[in-house]
Amino acid sequence: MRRVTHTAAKAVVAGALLCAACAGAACTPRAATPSAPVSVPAPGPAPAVSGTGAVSLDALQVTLTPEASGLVQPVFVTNAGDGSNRLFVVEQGGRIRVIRNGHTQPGAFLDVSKRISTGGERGLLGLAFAPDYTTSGILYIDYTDAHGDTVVARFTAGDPSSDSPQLTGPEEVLAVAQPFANHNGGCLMFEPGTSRLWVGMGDGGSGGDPGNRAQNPGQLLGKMLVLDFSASAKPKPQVVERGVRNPWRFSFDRKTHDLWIGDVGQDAWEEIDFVPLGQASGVNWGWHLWEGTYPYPSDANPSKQGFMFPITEYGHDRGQSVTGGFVYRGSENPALVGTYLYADFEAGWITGLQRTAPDGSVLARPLERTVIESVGNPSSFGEDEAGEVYVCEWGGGTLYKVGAKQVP
Ligand SMILES: [Ca+2]
Repeated sequence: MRRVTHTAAKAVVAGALLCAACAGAACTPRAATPSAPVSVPAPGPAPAVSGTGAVSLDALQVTLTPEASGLVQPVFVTNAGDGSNRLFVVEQGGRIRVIRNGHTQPGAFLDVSKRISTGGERGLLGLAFAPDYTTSGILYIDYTDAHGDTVVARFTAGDPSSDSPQLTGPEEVLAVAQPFANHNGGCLMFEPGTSRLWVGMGDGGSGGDPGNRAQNPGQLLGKMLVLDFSASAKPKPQVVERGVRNPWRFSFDRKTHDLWIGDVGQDAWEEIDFVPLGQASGVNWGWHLWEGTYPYPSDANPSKQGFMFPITEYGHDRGQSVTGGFVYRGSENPALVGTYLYADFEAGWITGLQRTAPDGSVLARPLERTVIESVGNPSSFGEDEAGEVYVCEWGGGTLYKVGAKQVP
């Protein structure tokens, strides 16, 4: 297995997928600098090791190993939960590629490139396989259609085990008009053990949420929605949370089911939101009255009452567009168990966050440390069936597998 080198993560092409502060076409993101080696030896004292194998962040050395290359603007990676151990990579331009044992399969699993608009923050943005995919062949995708509006659609694979199946679809299950080109959300995740598909919806775009959509409970924009397929094939969308700006990537901890959202910021603050699943319904994450823990606009004086604030945030001196990630629950890297990994798309770093100590107790303040200095433009994380974590590098088209070990 190869280590990442300076040349592995290419400088980004002009035009970014996500831009925190942008107002549509005014966005001029900077190009990523060439990657530094991504293995970061950790300084600090020897760790306390618990029975779980998890260690303090200070004792972690994290690495990235290329799993697949030659992908075109990958924006998501996931698995089908079907025992095949395949990885499915979403390309922004409209294709889904299959990776088996580190080999990208020829052709596409699905290709909607002719149905969508792409470029900037538009494109094929999300994918979720139904919990019963093995027998039903059902999967859902999220994309911006030819008009730039959000569509969540169902496809059904004739042979779910095929890498290039006959697909029936799309059957539209949700359509949301987008007033501006940016802030399209796009992440789809099934709540663990249920038929409830969570959909991350951005605030409709421009800058500053000019239509006050995220706080308006009557609008689907700026919300976390649920489509509950237990009783209907085309359920009415439920608004379960409000006050998000662009929840580009969110996830559920596969062990605890906690919800983690990376909500892309406006002018100054990028945030990571955390809430146990049992307390998730009804949360108001604050946008556009709050940008992270700061009033928006900065000279406003909003009440704090009724809002939930991020578990962590960082300023635009450190990055400009947060990429929410996953809590590592794999088995290959015991030192990493329980660590939440997230990134900044523009700055290119990956940070680890520990909410709990190695003994499982909740810390008064989460521990955080940058564990990878630069990997180009990390657009998304994802898990394989075993809980190993991967990261997509958008500009160079490489999928990396996350590794870690304890520093002696
Ligand atoms: Ca917020």
